[in-house]
Amino acid sequence: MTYTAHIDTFARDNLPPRAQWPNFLFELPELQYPERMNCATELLDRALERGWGERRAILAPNGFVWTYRQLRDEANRIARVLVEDLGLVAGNRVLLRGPNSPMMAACWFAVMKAGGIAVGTMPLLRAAELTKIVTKANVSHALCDARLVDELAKARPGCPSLKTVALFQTDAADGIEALAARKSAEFTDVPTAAEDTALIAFTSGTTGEPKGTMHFHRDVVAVCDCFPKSTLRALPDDLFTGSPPLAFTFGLGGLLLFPLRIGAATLLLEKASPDALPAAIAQHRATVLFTAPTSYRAMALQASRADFASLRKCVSAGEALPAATRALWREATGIEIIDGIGSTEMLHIFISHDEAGAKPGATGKPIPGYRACVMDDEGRPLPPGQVGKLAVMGPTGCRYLADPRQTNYVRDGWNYTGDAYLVDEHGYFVYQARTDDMIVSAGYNIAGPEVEAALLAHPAVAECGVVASPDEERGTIVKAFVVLKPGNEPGDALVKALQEHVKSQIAPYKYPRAIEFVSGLPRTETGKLQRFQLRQLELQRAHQRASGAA
Ligand code: 3UK
Repeated sequence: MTYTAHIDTFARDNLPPRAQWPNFLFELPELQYPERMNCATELLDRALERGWGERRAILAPNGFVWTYRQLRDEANRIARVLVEDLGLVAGNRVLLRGPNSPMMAACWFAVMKAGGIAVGTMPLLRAAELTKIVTKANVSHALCDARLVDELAKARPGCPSLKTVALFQTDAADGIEALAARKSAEFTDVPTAAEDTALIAFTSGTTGEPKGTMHFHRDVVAVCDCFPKSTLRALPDDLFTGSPPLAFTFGLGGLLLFPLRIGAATLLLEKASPDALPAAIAQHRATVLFTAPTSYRAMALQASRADFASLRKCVSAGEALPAATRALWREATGIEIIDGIGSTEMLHIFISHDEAGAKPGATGKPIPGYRACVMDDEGRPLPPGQVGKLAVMGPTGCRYLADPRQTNYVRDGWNYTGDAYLVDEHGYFVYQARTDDMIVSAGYNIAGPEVEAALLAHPAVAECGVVASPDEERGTIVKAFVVLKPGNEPGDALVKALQEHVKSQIAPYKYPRAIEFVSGLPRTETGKLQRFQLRQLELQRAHQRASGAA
């Protein structure tokens, strides 16, 4: 039995069997970690040892600032509340719920310090979804922003494991702020093992039961020492900001862990939609931006009214960055976006490029610390130019909480992300589609995102989604759902123009035979297009047509 600080061994007991783990790579000198580490000690207490105590750590609207010392002290007080008032035992799962805010960050670190396991939840989740997560992760405590308590309250009758709910962002006498105010700012962090689980992140987006991905204290530190060091290369004077929720590991890394690892500051925004983000960037003079491709596109289209002059680095992830969006953002700001593919399973980004290495339409190359390969269906590496399944390996990897789908994601030690990719002759990894988003029409394999990228290069198109649509004659046709920019008339003439445009950009057989103009597209809270919703709509319509004809 190896060392653990967890008294509640639920996480350890529900890890996948070792034989189903991916291989882990720790070749880089910066990835040599001790056997015991607590990621909050690493990120906060070490920051004070390094003399950063009086530096700005967390900013929020209306002039709110916490220094590293203030953040560490608040996290310590809340850790005491967890242990002394709420009965937390090391290894317990703690649900966190709220928009991005300083208190949310302090609560996350408090859970780490107390040896708890953080289970973040997206702010828009409903009671039924919360119930599944609480049940699956056997959550015992919840720390919840008072403004988001309704759905949690509705979920509670179906959540017998959830014994304690405490609220923050409230003046109530039993609120976390009030309880914390009575505590000393001294706390001895639980000496967790590097391989004790620190967080369980639930996957977002698609259908089916949510999958909980387990990440260790070491993983949290490892992602800080990979992409940010080799690729992002931000500096202590940078101010990070952006849109992804802290419950999404893209946001947790980009908006909390990465800035704190280097002594920089982060501006946490509750509202960071494309119409709110530009003003916050301008007002606070943010320098490093993390957001999704659609958000870059929407902001670029209103750039003439915005002030992005403070920005120096921009990171995009969550879905493929279309070349047209990269170009729009460069024209608007002069900045070359750093695209990176990451996943909840891998915790953060594993293929990316820096500004100089950007190649429009390509994601980049495996970042130092990671290896990647494009495989055929038998798990053999494919030569350059051929489309296959993306497989990756590095210091982080997939460990699903008690889930038979572990063996879908991890095979032969590799993590299979579910993406179709090719490697070009220069070693760049070029995204094609989610494997489920490949459209097979008249025997051709067509990647929906490639057709979308071509459509987005047309001046009338604001957003679009391309999926397979059942068709009597051809089996399946390529269908585009298109949101127009203001001032464009939907109609047959524009359909024709868009089709001709696509044929001029990519192989003509890939053009969308059907185009439907819509006012909006279904997206996840993380900004991902939900192509399966569009596919289902088309399937339903085909069924209706068939039963109507009968
Ligand atoms: C897709 C991309 C092309 C891809 C994530 C950065 O998105 C994140 O995690 P999820 O679990 O989804 C993972 C899947 O999303 N994807 C993400 N980034 C890109 N496709 N180009 C990209 N740049 O299908 C991947 O398998 O929600 C991203 C950091 C942490 C994350 N959790």
